[in-house]
Amino acid sequence: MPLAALIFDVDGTLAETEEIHRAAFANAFAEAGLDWTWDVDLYRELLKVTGGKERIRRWLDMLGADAPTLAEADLAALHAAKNAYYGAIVRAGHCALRPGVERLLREARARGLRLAIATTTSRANVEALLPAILGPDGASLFEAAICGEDVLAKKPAPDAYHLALRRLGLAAADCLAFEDSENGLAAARAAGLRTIVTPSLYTAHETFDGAAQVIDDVAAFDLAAWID
Ligand code: XBP
Ligand code: MG
Repeated sequence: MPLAALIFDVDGTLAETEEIHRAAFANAFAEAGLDWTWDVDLYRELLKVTGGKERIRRWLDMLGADAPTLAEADLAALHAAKNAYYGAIVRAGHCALRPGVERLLREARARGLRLAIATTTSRANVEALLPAILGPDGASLFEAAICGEDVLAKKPAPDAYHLALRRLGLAAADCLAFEDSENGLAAARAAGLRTIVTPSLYTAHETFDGAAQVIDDVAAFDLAAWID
């Protein structure tokens, strides 16, 4: 089947961002006077819930009776503070692309393929990350970027992929998705997309049944074999 476009997840797929998200959550919690510590094991558990705001809600559920009362506006402010920290950290240059990503993006464009993003993270985070990891033309490589705010249901729901396909004006069969997590794979597959999985720091233990390929990173991905 000929390929017309590649659609990329962001967190864990383009770059290992989750330790930056975790540090940003820690900064926001400390600033708000909240004595919460999300260590690596707890964060791995919490990552089953996609979306930072949804993740904080899940944590409040876990705290049960010990949870402070947090109005919806407080939750939104806490999440906005976390994303401000995230943006500052990536703009300071503390994030790099995963191996092979830049080569694949530029090779795909050179071969006439179109690129899009389907992510659950906030648009501000994508706008901070792309120039930081890809340089000034980073964002313009992608024709469409579907972010957390753009959909009603985040991954594993297929909404972000459905919207990306609609923006591209393409059918699922014309595209290939790149993901790093079970949630992302489920979202892409539910939209009918063949999916390449590159497990990341926080998803290496997951299972990826139904993936078209599972590879360490896209440095091992042979684009020519998919389009020729
Ligand atoms: C990643 C996420 C994101 C980030 C946080 O999932 O779940 O929510 O952790 O971003 P995926 P926000 O890689 O499947 O998109 O705090 O902006 O929601
Ligand atoms: Mg991901």
